[in-house]
Amino acid sequence: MMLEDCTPWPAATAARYRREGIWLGTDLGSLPRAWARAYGTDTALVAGEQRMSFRELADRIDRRAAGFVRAGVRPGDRIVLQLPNVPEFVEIAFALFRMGAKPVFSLTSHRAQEIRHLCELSGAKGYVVPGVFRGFDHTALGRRIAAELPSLTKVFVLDTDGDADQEADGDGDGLVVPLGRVDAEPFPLPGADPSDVAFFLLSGGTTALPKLIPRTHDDYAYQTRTVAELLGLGRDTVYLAALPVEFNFTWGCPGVIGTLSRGGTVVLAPDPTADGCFRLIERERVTLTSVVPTVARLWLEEREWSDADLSSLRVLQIGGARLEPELAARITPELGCRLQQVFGMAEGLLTMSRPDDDDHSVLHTQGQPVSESDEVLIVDEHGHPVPRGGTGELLTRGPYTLRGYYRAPEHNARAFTADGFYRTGDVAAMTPEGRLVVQGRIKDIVIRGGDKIAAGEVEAQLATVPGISAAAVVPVPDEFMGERIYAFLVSRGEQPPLTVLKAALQERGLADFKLPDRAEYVARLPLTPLGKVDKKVLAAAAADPTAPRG
Ligand code: J2J
Repeated sequence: MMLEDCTPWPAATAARYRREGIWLGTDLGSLPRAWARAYGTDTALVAGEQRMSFRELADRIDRRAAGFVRAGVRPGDRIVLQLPNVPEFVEIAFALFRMGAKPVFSLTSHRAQEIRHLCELSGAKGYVVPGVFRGFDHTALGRRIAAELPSLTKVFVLDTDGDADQEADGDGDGLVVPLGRVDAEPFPLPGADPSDVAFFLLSGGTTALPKLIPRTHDDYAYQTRTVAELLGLGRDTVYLAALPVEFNFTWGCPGVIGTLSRGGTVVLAPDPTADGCFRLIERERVTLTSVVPTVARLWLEEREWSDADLSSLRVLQIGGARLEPELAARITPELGCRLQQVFGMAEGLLTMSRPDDDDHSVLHTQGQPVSESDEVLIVDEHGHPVPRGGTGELLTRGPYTLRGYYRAPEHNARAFTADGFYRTGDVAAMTPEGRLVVQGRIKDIVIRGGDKIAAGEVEAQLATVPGISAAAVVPVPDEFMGERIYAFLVSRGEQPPLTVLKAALQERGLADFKLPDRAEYVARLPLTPLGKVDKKVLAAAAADPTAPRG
């Protein structure tokens, strides 16, 4: 049974996935104990000077799961999880799987706007924060949101340094709980239903507000197992989590879960900077890592100046945004490892190049779907499949692709076909060999670095700034970031400059990565014959100062 307000797979489809051994009835929360039995004292996690064995990890997860129950968290409760790349992320995510609560993976860059929305939409009972992180006080934010949302009754804090009143929590409401206290003698807990939601990922978005993607135990176990197998991971695998662990790419493609499942070691990098990551690759003899194209470019620039020994690195996975063939071609000569292109989405479908693919395919395609049970269609604007090789919107369904966002019936009616295909909003073609070539997208988002920004979300915020009467946000190509955020604005009278606009959005609590990089005032926004804002005209104008603005 799936949590209420989720869309399960049709019963016959689910039965087939089970019959065919795709869904094995795995409860993600039970995995760490199984790993501990198989890999015992081998190193599971490395973070800074800290090293944790599989057994230690499983023990900590059991104690934390018991601790959450003691703290009043119940099976089915949603808990917004916002932590950087620290071992506690892994411990807490699995402890929540273990006791049946459902973490909602948030980004550390999220601020009041995003966190309030996630807490409200998910009806979260708890919010797990780092404390003060990169100068931002997440605990204070948690207190503010809890004051507005009665459903939020616990803020769990990793690092309580500098906020001494928390331990005593003078106000006696028990709102703020140090994570150090989420630790209790383990007791038997019932396992989770494998067909139920294990956790929620965030959608890259198309609408003004982010959507929640329910991922079940069975579907995510299948995804991570399949990708780990495809890459031939084993006990000698050392995976560097260079990007944030809450990113689907880092968490399960094969990422943290895939590596640990095969007895490999996960090294947590605090950030993806070249310097720090090169040092970790050298010191830990990293064999596999995954980055977005912007980070790959950064690493290539830095490589010229670095004497770090990267010889252990066998495969660099690159995904999350379009990889320019010119950049792709530099990976093997300059970093000395194989390139694997990955096209993926938190909603499900993953495609990737295979270890034995020819060079041309590796450089110029995003490879094949990871599962034979992935169904992929390329359709024209009327929803009809295009002839093989033709370009159109990519639709997909399969054993690890969602059938509906959480609590979003109206959006679901548009985002899925009647027979359950997810409309990705990506535009692609399929080669005769069945490899995907991503060519663009029709969804209204900006992909800046690897970050996805829904144009509608930024537009809605901009429209509330005094003086602004209309706003339209489009991507503008950028050599380093891939794309940047370009805002066209219409004002009544005064025209607040970019710095003022950014400050206003920050003030409202919008995450920094969503702030416009450039703003331009126009007399009016160009419209299509149907009366919608013509984003094609605006995108062309953003890229070319001499192009018509409307
Ligand atoms: C072009 N666009 C791409 C690619 C994703 C692995 C890798 C990436 C993600 C991810 C992920 C692209 N070329 N190679 O979850 O497990 C764009 C598409 C897609 C959207 C999904 C994973 N790889 N994209 O990026 O949910 O537009 O997942 O629909 O963050 O990123 O974004 P997200």
